[in-house]
Amino acid sequence: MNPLIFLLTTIFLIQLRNEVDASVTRHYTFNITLKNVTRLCHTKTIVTVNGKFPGPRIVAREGDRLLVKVINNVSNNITIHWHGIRQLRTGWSDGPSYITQCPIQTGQSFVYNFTIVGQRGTLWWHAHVSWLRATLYGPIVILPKLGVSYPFAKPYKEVPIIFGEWFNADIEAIINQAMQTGGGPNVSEAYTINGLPGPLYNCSKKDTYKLRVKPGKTYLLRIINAALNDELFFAIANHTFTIVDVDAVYVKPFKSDTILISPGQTTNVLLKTKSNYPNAKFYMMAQPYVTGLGTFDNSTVAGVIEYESPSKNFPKGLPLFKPTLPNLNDTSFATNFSNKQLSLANNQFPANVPQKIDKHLFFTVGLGTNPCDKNQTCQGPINGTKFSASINNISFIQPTTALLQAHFFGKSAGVYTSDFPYSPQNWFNYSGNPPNNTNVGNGTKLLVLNFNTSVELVIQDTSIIGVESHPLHLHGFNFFVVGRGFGNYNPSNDSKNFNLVDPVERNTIGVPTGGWVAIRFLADNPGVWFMHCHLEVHTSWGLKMAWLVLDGDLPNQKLIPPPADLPKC
Ligand SMILES: *[C@@H]1O[C@H](CO)[C@@H](O)[C@H](O)[C@H]1NC(C)=O
Ligand SMILES: *[C@@H]1O[C@H](CO)[C@@H](O)[C@H](O)[C@H]1NC(C)=O
Ligand SMILES: *[C@@H]1O[C@H](CO)[C@@H](O)[C@H](O)[C@H]1NC(C)=O
Ligand SMILES: *[C@@H]1O[C@H](CO)[C@@H](O)[C@H](O)[C@H]1NC(C)=O
Ligand SMILES: *[C@@H]1O[C@H](CO)[C@@H](O)[C@H](O)[C@H]1NC(C)=O
Ligand SMILES: *[C@@H]1O[C@H](CO)[C@@H](O)[C@H](O)[C@H]1NC(C)=O
Ligand SMILES: *[C@@H]1O[C@H](CO)[C@@H](O)[C@H](O)[C@H]1NC(C)=O
Ligand SMILES: *[C@@H]1O[C@H](CO)[C@@H](O)[C@H](O)[C@H]1NC(C)=O
Ligand SMILES: *[C@@H]1O[C@H](CO)[C@@H](O)[C@H](O)[C@H]1NC(C)=O
Ligand SMILES: *[C@@H]1O[C@H](CO)[C@@H](O)[C@H](O)[C@H]1NC(C)=O
Ligand SMILES: *[C@@H]1O[C@H](CO)[C@@H](O)[C@H](O)[C@H]1NC(C)=O
Ligand SMILES: *[C@@H]1O[C@H](CO)[C@@H](O)[C@H](O)[C@H]1NC(C)=O
Ligand SMILES: [Cu+2]
Repeated sequence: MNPLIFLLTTIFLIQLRNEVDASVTRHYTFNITLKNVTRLCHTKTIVTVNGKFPGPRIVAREGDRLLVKVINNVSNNITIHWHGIRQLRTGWSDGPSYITQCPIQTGQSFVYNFTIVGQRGTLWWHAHVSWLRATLYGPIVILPKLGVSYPFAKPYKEVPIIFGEWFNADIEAIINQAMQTGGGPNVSEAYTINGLPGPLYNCSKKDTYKLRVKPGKTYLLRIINAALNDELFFAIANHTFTIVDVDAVYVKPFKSDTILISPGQTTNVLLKTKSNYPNAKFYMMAQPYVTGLGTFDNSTVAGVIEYESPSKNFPKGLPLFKPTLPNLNDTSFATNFSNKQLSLANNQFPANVPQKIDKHLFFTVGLGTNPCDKNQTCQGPINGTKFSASINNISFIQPTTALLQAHFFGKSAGVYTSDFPYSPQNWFNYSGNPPNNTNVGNGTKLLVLNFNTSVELVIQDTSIIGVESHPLHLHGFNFFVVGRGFGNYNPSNDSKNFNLVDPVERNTIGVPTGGWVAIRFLADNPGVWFMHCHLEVHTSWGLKMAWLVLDGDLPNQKLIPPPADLPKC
């Protein structure tokens, strides 16, 4: 063989091997412990991972295996969810309590064991039991495979920006009280950027997130909304974002001064800094997008962008510019911003939108009421009621044993039923005047799908207790957002306009307030998969359900057996 050809072939094969075989196993230990943390001059004891708030960053490449040993050293029950990770055949490691696992109890540990397949960008991890995710959360940075580049110029630096909510009171006390009264929970005192509320709150100036940048560079901001109950607008004064990736899927790059990000979502943006040192500093700010009734935290979190001066003696007293954020209720911004998001859909990163649909499903989502229990004080929206929320009029009742085990071991009797309806039992004008009867039903019902069923699901917001934007999150899958609109979905007209070419692919989508969204996905992942509103209060009120995707015929189409250390109830 010609030596040159031999050399080139060898180099090619080595590169190929790098792409295919370079994946590694990465080990992390999450020791769940208490920590005293002070914000807004309030010190409180919070549940943390390894004493850190926000929690530690997980960094991996596409293709890597993660082994995360979670040791519970607190009195609460704990589970951790790897939000957006597909968990192909490894549903045992998905994490929602009583759906895929019983919680890790005090003194116990569990090793989450999964690989990252076909995803690159930013995801995040958070507790998935009660409201503990208020303090138990952190970024998952997924780099491309070794030897594979981004579909955009390599950024100078990558920076996670994670939004949260700070409550002065104990978080578990807040949700327990709300469930007891049947009313809305107390709202947060502040939003946070990387755990810090920033200078616009009382007694908080020293807790300000500062990003020091160099001029003329491109930064990749990996933005995550870990807030409990609020969608957020985010902008940086005098700077523009280029959005390149959402929920660990590349999108066609587009520019925007402001982004909207729902709880559960991630957005990667490129931030090009000014080419010369500006004689100014710039606020980055976030405040909520609010569509529902009732009280909410309407405050604003700020951080600062500072240009590093060459001498490192950054001049004091520079002017500080603030961005202009949309109004708290700016639904037209929300609509325009959503419409700009499209899959990259090229040869390297195709959009595999299901074209032929096996199952057409229609789910209504929204708030409703239920009569109070005797132990409640009935502070719901109508006298004598408690808040309740439902999908197809079924408010999900959390079982006391995990659904996935019940399924796997053939012990579903008394735990769940397999009769989740394909559409609401009773039609009404979903987005029109509220019906007289606002009560909702309940149950622990699963919707069963055969392996590889292609599904189209239209999610319709209801006006029973006021319309509201609901960020719906599906575990175990990404879906394509093929259509959206306001009012009631009209199957014959609206489906004609679906985008089946390059719709955005993601795991969490805001159902438009008083409107609908249509998604498509292929049920190629056997297991029990949770779907719920990512506004935590709506989840607590029952806006959740679960899918059961059966095994396929081939050995690689089956759920793996449960790990030996899987916690028991
Ligand atoms: C977890 O952290 C606590 C508190 O720092 C410590 O006492 C305990 O030994 C740690 N456990 C492990 C297994 O590292
Ligand atoms: C938090 O502070 C309280 C009161 O000072 C103290 O009793 C407790 O041990 C501290 N907890 C931790 C985890 O440091
Ligand atoms: C935490 O770990 C320490 C050291 O192993 C142990 O002494 C303590 O009892 C544990 N606390 C809890 C609440 O599990
Ligand atoms: C993780 O899962 C893989 C695939 O099921 C298995 O081969 C491996 O032994 C597991 N590792 C641990 C530490 O449990
Ligand atoms: C109220 O009592 C019912 C059963 O009587 C129980 O299921 C429920 O958890 C209780 N609610 C609260 C908030 O304690
Ligand atoms: C920032 O924007 C404001 C108004 O939008 C403008 O007045 C100011 O000159 C800009 N400053 C810099 C340094 O770009
Ligand atoms: C924000 O909430 C406070 C207190 O609830 C209220 O006084 C204020 O008017 C609200 N601001 C806006 C812009 O809605
Ligand atoms: C949005 O809020 C503004 C100011 O608070 C108010 O004037 C306007 O009517 C609201 N718009 C909608 C659609 O609710
Ligand atoms: C609820 O009850 C209170 C006190 O009984 C009464 O003042 C109020 O008007 C009632 N509200 C509604 C909406 O019926
Ligand atoms: C709802 O209540 C209104 C007023 O009480 C009544 O006029 C209407 O007929 C009721 N609608 C239905 C569908 O029962
Ligand atoms: C579920 O529905 C039944 C029948 O309507 C009702 O008695 C029960 O209180 C409901 N349970 C919950 C938790 O809402
Ligand atoms: C923790 O989980 C176990 C198993 O499901 C359950 O029996 C127990 O009541 C839970 N404890 C708390 C404090 O929720
Ligand atoms: Cu919701």
